[in-house]
Amino acid sequence: MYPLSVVLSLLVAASVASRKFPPGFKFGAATSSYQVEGAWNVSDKSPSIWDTFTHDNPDLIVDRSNGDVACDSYHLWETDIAVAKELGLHFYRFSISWPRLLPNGHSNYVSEDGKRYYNNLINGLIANGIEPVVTLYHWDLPQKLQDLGGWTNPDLASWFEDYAEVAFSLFGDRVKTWLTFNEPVSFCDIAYEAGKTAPGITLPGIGNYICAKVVMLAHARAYRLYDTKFRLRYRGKVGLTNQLLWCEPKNSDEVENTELMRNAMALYSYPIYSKTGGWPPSVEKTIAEKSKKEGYSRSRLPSFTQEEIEFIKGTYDFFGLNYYTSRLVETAKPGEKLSWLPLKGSTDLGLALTADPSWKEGNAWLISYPPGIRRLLLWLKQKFGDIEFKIMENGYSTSEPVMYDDERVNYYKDHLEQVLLAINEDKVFVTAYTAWSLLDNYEWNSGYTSRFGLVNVDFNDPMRRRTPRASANYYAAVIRSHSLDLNNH
Ligand code: PNW
Repeated sequence: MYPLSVVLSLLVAASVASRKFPPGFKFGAATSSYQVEGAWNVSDKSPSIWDTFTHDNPDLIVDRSNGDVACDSYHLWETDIAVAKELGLHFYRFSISWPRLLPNGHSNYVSEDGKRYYNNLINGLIANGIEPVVTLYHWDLPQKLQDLGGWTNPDLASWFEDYAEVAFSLFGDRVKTWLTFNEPVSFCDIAYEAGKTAPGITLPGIGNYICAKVVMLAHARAYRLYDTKFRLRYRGKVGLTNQLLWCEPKNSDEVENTELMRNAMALYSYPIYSKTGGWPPSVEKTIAEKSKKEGYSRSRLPSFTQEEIEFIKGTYDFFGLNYYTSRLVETAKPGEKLSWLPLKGSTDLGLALTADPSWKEGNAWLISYPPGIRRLLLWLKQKFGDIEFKIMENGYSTSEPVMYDDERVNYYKDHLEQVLLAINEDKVFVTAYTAWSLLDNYEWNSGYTSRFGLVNVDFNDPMRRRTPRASANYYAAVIRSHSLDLNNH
């Protein structure tokens, strides 16, 4: 028998160890081009669909604002790097503005100014020991390609591949982690559902599903291009990142429906990560049956050919996950209109989503349910196998620019705790965590009224002064100690 003191100290050591992140686990923070860059019309940059949309529809933006200047990161990129360094970030996730790099949308002409800007940013990050993680598409499509049909034009898959080729060629020697797409659910399902985000087109149940298919093919093309032309030379990783809500049944009758809803949320995951490939079968069947009843001669969710299924299947080096919130699933009332925005459910599935009243902390749609991230990670592992997961977004907004942002600190603390449990208890292979966002920025329809930053940005100041909040200090301490036990490092 060991003396009690030895047992106790072993127990303490074990619990401390369990609050440590695995060696090599990486922490970062994210932004996106339209949300931070500004400089919407400098040099030869052409407008993106978000430039057009916000200029034409100020009434659809809470404060009638736009991203013309935003955080002015186009000019202040060195300050952004300094802030990231102060936080101790291992990586910084940003996106490339397609119309800044390729003003024609097509790859026949590459902007020198665009090249210079992203080279400066990438080189500056690396010089400061911060790894660049780059998203190719975070919603700011060149307007010129929207004029050709945008994501409902199947040719966009090849034009995206051309754009990816330019980016891989220019930056692939230094960028080792690539995300093809950020949240297809947002720019396909949410966008075409109500036309309240760019490109402002309302084609629910049709436009979103065509978009879905084109985006899956575009992703696969870019991935396979990397495989054939760049992988040997650059040895990077390519994936995409999906926004998933965690769903739980409202009551015991809704267990099967909840699984259907989870599979629907994973619409953009199945074709890539499942063993069989293609759309989630239960969802594909439900939409096909509904389309038939409605008199369509084919399903509104376009099918894949066997060749396309094989082409898309397995096109990943990791699973990118954006998680913010969870919902309860219940059968919708007959005829109930359910748009994805704001997270109400799915008309096609006849399922409604609500937040559990016991989930107390929250802001608008962003209701905090920390166990959701752990359960989601386990579900994904069970569904798609023991693959590498990178959390590419997780974060919390406030409507006021508070500096002592305790609510945000709690959100991060509680979610990181659950990520640790997923790693240690459920043995999910999670290798990265990304806070959304490094900076307050242009929060789409909410304009500048919704603050996600670890770092406050003063939008009234022409210099857009950046000031770290309490949450920035908290996150920096987590990164420094590589642990949630901040007293033990
Ligand atoms: C993400 N939801 O969007 C985007 O990637 C960011 O650009 C954005 O600023 C951030 O989250 C905060 O909103 C989301 O419906 C869109 O749960 C929709 C949801 C979550 C995130």
